[in-house]
Amino acid sequence: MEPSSSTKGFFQSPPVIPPQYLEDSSLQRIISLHLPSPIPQSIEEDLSRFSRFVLSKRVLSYVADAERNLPYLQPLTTFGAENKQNPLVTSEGWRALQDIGIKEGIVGLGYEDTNNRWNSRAYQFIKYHLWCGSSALVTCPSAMTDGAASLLGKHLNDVDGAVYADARRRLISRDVDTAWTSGQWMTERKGGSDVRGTETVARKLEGNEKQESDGFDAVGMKLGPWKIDGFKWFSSATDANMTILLAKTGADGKISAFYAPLWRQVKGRSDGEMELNGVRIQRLKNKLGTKPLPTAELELKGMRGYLLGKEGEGVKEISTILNITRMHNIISAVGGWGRGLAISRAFARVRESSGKLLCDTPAHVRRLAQEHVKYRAHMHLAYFVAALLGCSEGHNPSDHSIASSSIIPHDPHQIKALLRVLTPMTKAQTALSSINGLRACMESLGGVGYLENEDPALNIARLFRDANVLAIWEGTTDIMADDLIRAIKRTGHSDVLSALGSWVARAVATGGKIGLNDECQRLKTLWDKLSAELKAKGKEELKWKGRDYLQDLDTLVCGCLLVMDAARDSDETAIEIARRWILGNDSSGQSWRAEADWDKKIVFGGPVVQTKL
Ligand code: UCC
Repeated sequence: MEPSSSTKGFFQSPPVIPPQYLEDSSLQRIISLHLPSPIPQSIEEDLSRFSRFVLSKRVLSYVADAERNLPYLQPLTTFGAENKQNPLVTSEGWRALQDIGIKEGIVGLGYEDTNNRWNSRAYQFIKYHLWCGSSALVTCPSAMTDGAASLLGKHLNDVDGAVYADARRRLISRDVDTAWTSGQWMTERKGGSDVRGTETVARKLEGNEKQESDGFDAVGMKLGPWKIDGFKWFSSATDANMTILLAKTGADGKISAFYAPLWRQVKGRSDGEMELNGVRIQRLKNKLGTKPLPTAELELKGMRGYLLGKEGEGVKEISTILNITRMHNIISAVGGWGRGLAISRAFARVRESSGKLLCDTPAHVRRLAQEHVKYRAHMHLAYFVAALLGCSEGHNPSDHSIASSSIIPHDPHQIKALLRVLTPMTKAQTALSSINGLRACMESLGGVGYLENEDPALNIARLFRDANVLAIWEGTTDIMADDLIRAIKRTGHSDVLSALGSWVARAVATGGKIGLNDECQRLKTLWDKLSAELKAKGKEELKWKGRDYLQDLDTLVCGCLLVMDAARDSDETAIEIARRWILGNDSSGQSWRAEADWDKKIVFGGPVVQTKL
């Protein structure tokens, strides 16, 4: 059948997504805030190239391949024995994307800038942002790899420091022949969010028992002295080279953390034959999204590993990883959402309805503008936390070549306190906002948005499916609410609340400069009420209302960040976005036509120039 006249043009010039580095005004704002000005040429070129590369036919064909050819198990050899050598099969696309992530420094970048010339976490996560929508979730192993590198970095002076140093060197390498990825195995059948139900046990081997099973891992390092047995119920990145896992130790069953390589040399063989290090993959999980990612149930029988830190301090140890993977979760949320909005904008530029392009249809643009305000707010939140992470790791917060030096506290204690309290809140709120936002993006494409297109470029349904995990793994929203209250009440609430209080006061004071007095008064009132409750109420009551506090803190911190960002250059669109976030959409008192003009500026960065995309 011939396309009707209203769809003919659309079929002939379908939407093409422009590289986000050039077109996403929220991302550009983040770049100008968190990277040095002028932006170093090497970073400029890298981001500009990478933003094109992630939309190239080559990369998108890997994504399509990874979605089409899902991982599977071959548990038995030809002759029916247990297949210990290569039981997991992943797609070519998945493996190619893993290699791209490694070469591009998706993990490595966070550790590379030893001269401290820029906040490497900001750079890393801006690049990560571009990568999310094209990565088919190889970002999940990257997250755990980054977390493991950070944790091992804290143990380099331990007795087994040489083993950790070698593993860490591999985790942050950009050379695919050297590089390792890591898993993070916590979840069990009886111990999901609450790891006290862990059934896996570890026992330190001594004497003959140890000698008999001693051996070497895949790169010739000695296997650790602990023997680990149990069952991990939800383990992503089954194809990793190493893992950090929790197990109970001692008569009292305290939770401890372990480092273990995934592969070991087969005993008695001199031909370099490898086998899994006491791991049997029971089955792969069938999930709503993240389908290319091999998530498995794992039986552990005689896995050999090293105890990390002290016995009984496993949760504390692994919380280093959790906080990093939560950071990755945050960027994955805004990254996927940003890609969805880029698709919505591209679609609105070419799709006609009732004789008008969608980008000229005020009601359509208004809805998009509402979504873009939420996206801008959460972009600021996400990258503020990323910048805090970089500063907590040694970046100089008072480097004046970076505009965000005016919004980040310079006192290391305040940085630490803000990072601790904002990480769980931001993880929770960016995940929920991204899921809702991607649902709205799907709707903005009508039926096309609901399709599982073979071509991943326009497949918002895929992004939506994948985003749903972000509110679940690495701790559900309720767990984040719990962690928020734990951070406020445990570390001495006066520390955290006074750090937040002085930061909010500084933000609120900048509003007058750009005529946002009412808006800042609103923020101040919200903080006064919130801080009074957090101080006065007991832990149990705060936990009961935890989700309300996540939401209030989200509104407050995003509002402060939008005001401070707008105040640095009095950009009129940035001011309008701050106003809308704080007071709502219908509060300006302007005519609807004036509001509609603002909608367009917020979405398309000004009047839409109709280009053939
Ligand atoms: O699903 C998983 C892998 C998926 C792949 C991930 C990729 C994501 C990237 C996305 C990119 C695409 S891994 C499993 C996910 N599971 C979780 O996230 C666990 C959720 N549950 C929690 O987070 C809980 O809050 C627990 C397990 C941490 C709570 O355990 P406990 O035993 O109740 O903990 P305690 O007793 O409250 O805390 C023990 C110590 C305390 O320190 P001390 O002893 O000095 O007071 C806490 O302050 O640990 C400290 N602690 C922390 N410190 C606990 N949580 C934290 C934290 N977040 N930061 C710092």
